[in-house]
Amino acid sequence: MIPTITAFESSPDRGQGLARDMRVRWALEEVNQPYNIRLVSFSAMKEPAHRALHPFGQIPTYEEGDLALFESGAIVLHLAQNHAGLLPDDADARMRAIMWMFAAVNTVEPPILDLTIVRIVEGDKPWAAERLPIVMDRIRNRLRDLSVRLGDADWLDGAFSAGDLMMVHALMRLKPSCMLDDYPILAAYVARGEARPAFKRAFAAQLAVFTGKHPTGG
Ligand code: GTB
Repeated sequence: MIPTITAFESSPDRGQGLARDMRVRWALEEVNQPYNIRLVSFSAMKEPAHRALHPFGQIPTYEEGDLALFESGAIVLHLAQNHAGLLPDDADARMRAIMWMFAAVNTVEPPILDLTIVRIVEGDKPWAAERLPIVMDRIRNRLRDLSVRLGDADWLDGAFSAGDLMMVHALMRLKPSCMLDDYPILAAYVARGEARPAFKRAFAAQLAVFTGKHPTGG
């Protein structure tokens, strides 16, 4: 059964791979699972048909037979649990990789999202200029601690895992701000993720949507 995922019909990041369908595409490529894409507009995302799949009216979603999922982390975990390549066999190491997935979405990503909110969504508020350095400090705290933990290792816990996939993608969101430049260990970590053939295939596929070279709606 070939799964179908949803992605922005018109990506606001202009194909930089920052929207969360990218991490699902990357996981699918890592496990060599072919997939279909259904592109959805911002208005269609809020329609009942899409909300039946995603109660919050967002992308990505994942459909495979009777299974329908939303939340990129849950989708990546589903793929990692059902295919070889994204989680270690050893039970403890497997759980640690899942722990890093949670760390990515629950500890590292939230202040990174706040940066977009304070700069773009709430950029015109009178308090935005005051809030910006506070948010940046929170991000720097996370980056410093993550950098110390990664040290000279290639990946967070042994071999590349779904934990690294989620973490690298969360960090990618910082690229437009150049904040990673002050953390060469993390910049190199993100670059290692982006150098993976599966990442490159996923990136090209999402870019093709933006450049109009996407073959069909899937
Ligand atoms: N927790 C959910 C998950 O991980 O799947 C979050 C899903 C989510 O935020 N989806 C966003 C969405 O559908 C797209 S990824 N937004 C539309 C809406 O809420 O109406 C977030 C995103 C959007 C844009 C950029 N960008 O332009 O750079 C990057 C990331």
